[in-house]
Amino acid sequence: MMGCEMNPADTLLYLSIILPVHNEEHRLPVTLQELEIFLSQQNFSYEVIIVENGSHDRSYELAYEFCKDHPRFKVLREKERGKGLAVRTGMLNARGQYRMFCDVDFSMPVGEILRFLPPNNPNADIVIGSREAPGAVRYDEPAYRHFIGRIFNTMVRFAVLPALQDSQCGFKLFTGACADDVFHKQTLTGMSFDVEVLFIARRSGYRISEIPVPWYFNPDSRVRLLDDSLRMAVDLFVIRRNAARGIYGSG
Ligand SMILES: Nc1nc2c(ncn2[C@@H]2O[C@H](COP(=O)(O)OP(=O)(O)O)[C@@H](O)[C@H]2O)c(=O)[nH]1
Ligand SMILES: [Mg+2]
Repeated sequence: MMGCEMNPADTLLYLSIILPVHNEEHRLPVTLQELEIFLSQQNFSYEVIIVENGSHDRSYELAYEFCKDHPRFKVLREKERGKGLAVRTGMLNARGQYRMFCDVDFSMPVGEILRFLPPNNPNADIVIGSREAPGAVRYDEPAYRHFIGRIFNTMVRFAVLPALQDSQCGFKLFTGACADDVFHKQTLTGMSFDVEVLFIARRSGYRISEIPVPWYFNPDSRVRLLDDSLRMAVDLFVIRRNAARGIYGSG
């Protein structure tokens, strides 16, 4: 943004929302409705990109039907499973000046999206929702889930991202230029893609703001606790190895 006198409606496309979708036939229709109502009340232009992959249910068909009646919404599809793959596809196909990915369950209330956008967080290239920053509240999360999350975060901080308190919250906003740059360099396609993308961003000198969000635990999860946790731990070493091999460029 070039200053507060600029009217977001003047720009070509202000905000892109990317929704990664895997077996979401129950939650998706409600979320699309809510998102449409919220976005249509704003004074800026927007697009919503739904990226479905690997579902065994009617997620894609439901998304397709919704998009037919809502021209600002579109749906893309990838063959392989993986949240990281879906988010990358969405980010690189988006045209917004700001691009944000959001979990379909909207465990953070949809209205919070505005807190990620200017004039908040001046100077940030990336704004990430955090369940650990001062002021954040976690509702209904079982202690064991929080505990597993904190173990992972300790590993993340130790291995790749010092001082970052929550890399895994499903709500993150990037400026368009930053998204084009970092998502091109992303290699991981699973659940730990956030860590890699933030690692690449930091190395490249982008500024990351962590903002506290109210977050409601949803027991209906696509995360396979054991499989995905192990994979995510291994991925931290993959990131370090990639960095050592120069795969993310110098920096
Ligand atoms: N496209 C795509 N999205 C996925 C995949 N796995 C998870 N997601 C999406 O990632 C988001 C977060 O998943 P969720 O089950 O809420 O994770 P949790 O909150 O960590 O338990 C949801 O929008 C899921 O549909 C995947 O393989 N492909
Ligand atoms: Mg969730």
